[in-house]
Amino acid sequence: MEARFTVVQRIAALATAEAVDAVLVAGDLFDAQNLSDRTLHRTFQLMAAYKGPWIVIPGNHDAALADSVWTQARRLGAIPANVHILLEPKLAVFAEQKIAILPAPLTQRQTYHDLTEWFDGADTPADCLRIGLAHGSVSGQLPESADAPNPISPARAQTARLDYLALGDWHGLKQIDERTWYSGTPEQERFKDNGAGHVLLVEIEKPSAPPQVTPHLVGQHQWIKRDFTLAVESDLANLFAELLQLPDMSVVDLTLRGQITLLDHQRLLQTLTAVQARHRSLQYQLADLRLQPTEEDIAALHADGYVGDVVEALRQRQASGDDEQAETAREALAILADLLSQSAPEVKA
Ligand SMILES: [Mn+2]
Repeated sequence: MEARFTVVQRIAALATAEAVDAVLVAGDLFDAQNLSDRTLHRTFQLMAAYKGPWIVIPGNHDAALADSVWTQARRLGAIPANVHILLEPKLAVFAEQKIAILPAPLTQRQTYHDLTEWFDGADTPADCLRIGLAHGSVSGQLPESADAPNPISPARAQTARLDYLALGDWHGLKQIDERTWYSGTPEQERFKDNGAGHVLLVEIEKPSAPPQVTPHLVGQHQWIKRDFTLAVESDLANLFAELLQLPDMSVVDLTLRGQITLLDHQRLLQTLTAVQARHRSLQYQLADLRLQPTEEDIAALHADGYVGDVVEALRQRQASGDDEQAETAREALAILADLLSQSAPEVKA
């Protein structure tokens, strides 16, 4: 939640540094209707750091209902003069910037007709860029968009002769055509490898010129899910190298499979602890990683007396011709070695 605020700060800083004409927010600035006054104040205060216009439409999560997060913000006097909330599907001309915005705000959570239809017949000043702003699913272009509510025609930019169509709702970064993009959510919050965490810098020289679109990473936390199988010795070194390359402050979910020696298992845990400290979160699952003690591992356990006899018996059974017996013995040995290593700190390499 904190990162969702600080990303607004970074967007304002980037917009200022790039001296952009405007920042467009294509819906779901807020993800709920009943937010604290503090949350509203804080969001708009952070937005105020960029002096140019913010042009915002409501999405499905912050739809312009009769009583909404927008009426609440207005009551609070929280909305700065440079933040323009377009609550109605009416042309908004920003003469100084020479941009004409055609907005398709959601006034309810779900609609089943295309709210961008009116763009096609709308007149805009000839010297202004003609820009659509909408929130929903481009029909047939997104996974599971077949019967999705809030449909948007995939041909809208063309039929409405738009210079650019800025879309929201899809959390990933996605280009639909030359003039139509989803920027995705600026702060990633799911394990989905779809390019979330960016804003798009859109440069259009003049009306009808092709847009230059450059994604800028503004998200603080990347969400990274990895599945590794350790089979041969070099796999562990490769895993460590890959872990060290992950961007700092990521949210990491790691699953390890395969087999590992006792000594390497201890190196692995040490490394994971160190890597964990560099990230917002690192979770790992080792349930499918089988401990496979080597001769050296077992010697290092210094098992003597009865336990030493058991270790020796299991090793002999492991070397027996019977596959099933050998497998059982190997697993028993791994469990025993693990228990012994936990109670013998001097084994740690
Ligand atoms: Mn949405």
